[in-house]
Amino acid sequence: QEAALQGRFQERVDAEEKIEPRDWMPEGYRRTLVRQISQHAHSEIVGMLPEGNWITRAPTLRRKVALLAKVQDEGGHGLYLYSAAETLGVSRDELVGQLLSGKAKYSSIFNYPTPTWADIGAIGWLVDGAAIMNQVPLCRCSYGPYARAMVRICREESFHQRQGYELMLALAQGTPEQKRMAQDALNRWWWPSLMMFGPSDDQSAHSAQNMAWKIKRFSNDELRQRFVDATVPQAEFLGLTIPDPELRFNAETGHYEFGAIDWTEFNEILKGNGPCNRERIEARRKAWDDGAWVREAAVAHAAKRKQRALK
Ligand code: FAQ
Repeated sequence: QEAALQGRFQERVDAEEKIEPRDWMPEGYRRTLVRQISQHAHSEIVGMLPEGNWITRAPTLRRKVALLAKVQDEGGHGLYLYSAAETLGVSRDELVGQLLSGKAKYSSIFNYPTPTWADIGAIGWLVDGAAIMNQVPLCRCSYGPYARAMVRICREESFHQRQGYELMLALAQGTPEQKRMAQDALNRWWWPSLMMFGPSDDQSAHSAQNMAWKIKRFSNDELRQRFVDATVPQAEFLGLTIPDPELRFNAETGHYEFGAIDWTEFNEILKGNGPCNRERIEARRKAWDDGAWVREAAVAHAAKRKQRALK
């Protein structure tokens, strides 16, 4: 019976039918989706911190409004994604607990510091750029609630990316000091952005199964290559230099070749030893603790309303 259900499930996936919360699904499919969607949600929420650091110090009112809106969008994406994960039978409390205990991962990229205003431009341009490259194919993911959430999220990410690129352009065309700041931010964010796509294909534990289940549509290395191909000309337009002496265009393949990624750095971050890992979790723990009274009040309010409705 289980084998028949598995077969029917794979047929539906192969036929590009969406899988919905009440449909039968293999336990492994459910597990990997909870893992990926919750990691994605955690990334959005933790991802508010590096940029949030600059909201009070944005150089103009216009920049402050844009940054505030962007960080707010990220909070919205996180909540949206937690809801998508909840459709798989896991509670938000449980997911937040996994983040705060260090059991659940979130994107490596959010463990780097944002010491200058140019970092806000680099995050929008590179981090949101990489996020879009990875997330547009997720709009066609086989799991309905995740795919539908990604449509709206990608539209907003696209605005975030433009906001970042425009900020970089303003700096790159500014004073020599501003241009130096932009170059310095590119130097610090380039390699971590490439790591966002995950381990190389031969090291990626989940890729083969996730591709068969049509959760992933392209491999980590394929998406990384697309990102490099799209981003190098953008850096040239800014008049900035990608910090990779081995970067070169291969006219035969039509792709840029690039140097080796430092996977030791990536693995250390995943183990919790990046520059800001502890600070990020500490900030989330404090926010959770500080918000305890809001959760208690909401529960008490809901109970009162329920009682009133019964009368
Ligand atoms: N960081 O076998 P694979 C954003 C883990 S964008 C940390 O290749 P998979 C927007 C992976 O989870 C960022 N961990 O795994 C924003 C697995 O660990 P596990 C979030 C990583 O799932 C912008 C192990 O390594 N985007 O937030 C990373 O097939 C600006 C083996 O890897 C998403 O989450 C990493 N970079 O492929 C917000 C997109 N890479 O669970 C604020 C959805 C890999 O076995 C500001 N996720 N790992 O312990 C995905 O597309 C996939 O999960 C991948 C990884 C591609 C990230």
